[in-house]
Amino acid sequence: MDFNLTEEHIMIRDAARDFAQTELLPGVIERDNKQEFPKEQIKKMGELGFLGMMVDPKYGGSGLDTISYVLAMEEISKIDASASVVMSVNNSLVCWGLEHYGNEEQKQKYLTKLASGESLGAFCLSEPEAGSDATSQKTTAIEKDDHYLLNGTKNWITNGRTADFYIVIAQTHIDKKHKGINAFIVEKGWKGFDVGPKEDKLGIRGSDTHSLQFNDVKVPKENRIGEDGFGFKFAMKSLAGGRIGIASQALGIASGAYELALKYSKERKAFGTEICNHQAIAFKLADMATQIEAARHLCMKAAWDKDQQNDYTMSGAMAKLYASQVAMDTTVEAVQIHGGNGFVKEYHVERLMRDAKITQIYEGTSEIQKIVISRGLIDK
Ligand code: COS
Repeated sequence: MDFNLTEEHIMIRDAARDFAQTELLPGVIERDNKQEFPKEQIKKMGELGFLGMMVDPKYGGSGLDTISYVLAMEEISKIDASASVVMSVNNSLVCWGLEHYGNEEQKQKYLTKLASGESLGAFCLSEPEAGSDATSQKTTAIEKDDHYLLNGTKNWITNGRTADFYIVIAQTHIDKKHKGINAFIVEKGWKGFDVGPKEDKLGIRGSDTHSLQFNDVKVPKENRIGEDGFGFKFAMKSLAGGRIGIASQALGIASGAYELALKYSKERKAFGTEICNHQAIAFKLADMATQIEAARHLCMKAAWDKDQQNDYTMSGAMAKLYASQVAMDTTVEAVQIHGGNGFVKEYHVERLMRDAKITQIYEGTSEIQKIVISRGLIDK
């Protein structure tokens, strides 16, 4: 067992850290206030290779491993979780699925643009009545001649307006239940495809979350991903890796808040000394650092499993379950350590606390992660 990072890993982590400090930190509070998508910053992230990190360079990606992805996700999330969710969705839910299950034409046409950052992707599974219960898809894609007719509504879609290409999960053979579900690549601007208003959210307010409507959208048959009926498995497999991305996002939110709290506690004085010298604060810092380290190990273990081609469904779910709880607990304590200043936007920790909550909800709630983990344990 070797806990050392390679030189390449350190280089990637430092590049992501520099980018976050120089490009994301300025304006992060304003973007959160205005719910403004970090458009220019995401463009630069694409140019630097952060949007297709694990994709083979022959399809426009950076050809890196999942450990590198976790390291970069942590650094970006420390500063701007609205930018890191865009990165996570594009890498794990869009590029990964296309690279592993798309055919050569789909890869040439879509993946090369998505991995290089020229285009942005969205993953559309959730519906008004199908969030955790993902098999209950009401969106239909019915076969007609050389195409499918897509009808339905998708909810809470990250990159909802900004994406160029959307992976849409829909029911084709209603009688076959989850075995009749398919995944399709849908392009922005196709007739009958409308984007609803932007959601006004508690956290990750810079990210672009919308509902989508499909009214008789003609999807060419060649845009179905994989064999007929593969859509539900495709979604589950994509989410298994997506959860490593969100676990690293949670880790970054937690470590970002902890670093701010540590710094503040060494500067702020009360009762004649820096507040870190009071045991009440020092013990909070000790708990935060310990939990963050444990969350980091779980994220790294899941990433390592994926890189070794081990099954990572359970380790990814464990990483997300634990890291998202640590993100919540740590950010609440970071606000507490900052006292009155913690409640004020310019100190950043209140935003991180609001951003933390979604990591316990999206890409499978904490309760869903417990279903995945317990089934994994029992089925072993
Ligand atoms: N990898 C591959 N296949 C998987 C899988 C995985 N990780 N998880 C489930 N499957 C397969 C099962 O093997 C089963 O296939 P067969 O019928 O061929 O055996 C099929 O998918 C259905 O699985 P299951 O019977 O376990 O479905 P359930 O309805 O019980 O639901 C959970 C399983 C709860 C795990 C699933 O619905 C889930 O993950 N829900 C949360 C979805 C989510 O994350 N939503 C957020 C939206 S994205 S922001």
